[in-house]
Amino acid sequence: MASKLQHTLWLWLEGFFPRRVWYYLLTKGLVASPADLLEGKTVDASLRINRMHMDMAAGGWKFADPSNPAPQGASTPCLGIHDPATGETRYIYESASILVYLETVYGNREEGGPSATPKNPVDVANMHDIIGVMNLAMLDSGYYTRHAVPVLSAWSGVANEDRSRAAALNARAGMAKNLAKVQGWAAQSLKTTGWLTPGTEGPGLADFSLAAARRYLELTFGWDIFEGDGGKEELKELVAWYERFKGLGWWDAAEEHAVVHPPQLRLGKECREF
Ligand SMILES: N[C@@H](CCC(=O)N[C@@H](CS)C(=O)NCC(=O)O)C(=O)O
Repeated sequence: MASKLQHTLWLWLEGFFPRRVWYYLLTKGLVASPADLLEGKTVDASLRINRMHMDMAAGGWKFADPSNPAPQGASTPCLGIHDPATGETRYIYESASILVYLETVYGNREEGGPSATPKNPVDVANMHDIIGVMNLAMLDSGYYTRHAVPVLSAWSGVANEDRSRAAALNARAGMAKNLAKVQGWAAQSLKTTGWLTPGTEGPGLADFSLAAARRYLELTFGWDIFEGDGGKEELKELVAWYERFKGLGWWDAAEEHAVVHPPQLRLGKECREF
């Protein structure tokens, strides 16, 4: 659908939360291929991607189109919505809200395949239940890595000597509990469609949200978050779901070849002390 509004997505492709967005764009055909993703090309002129790169030397972001940088202080992903009629630009700052907006505005293109959000109001609310508890699990994962990974103390705000094994293990257990909740709440849709998002035919917003986390944490910390404290058995439905997700047509070209994780971010599982 062509929109009169001009949209800009500021994406650091290599990152954690931006992955949620580009998984969505590739699945819905809004970006035609991983090669186009790297160039920031979409199939709709009203949707632009301004790719971000980490400037290690200067300690900030560089933008593929420097004339249109993300708003000061925004994290990535961020979406700008510019109305040429009024000259006003508004912003959406959270990955979960950006997905909802994109699906509302661009989700009904025929070529885009099935809807990524359900129609039934209870399914819609349950999808948000699931994404909400996923986000709590992601918060837990951040506390775990801050306490478990010495090298992160350079920027995490937790000094090396203040890192705590108890805090790390507590956060990891909290994450496993929240992921078990996701698995339980999605049990019905996992059984009927194979996906986490209730009431959709194919992968939906909850699926993009969790797959991004699973992938990024493995790439960066050599951490399979579905291993759980009790081993793989506990989250085995999520293990099977992730294998299914990796079967999506764009996965290999994008995740194994195009968006290559920077070596300086590949800390490996040895980086985790607990
Ligand atoms: N809750 C945010 C988190 C976004 C986030 O933390 N993004 C990271 C990159 S993956 C980032 O931009 N960090 C730098 C910053 O916060 O300035 C979301 O879901 O979009």
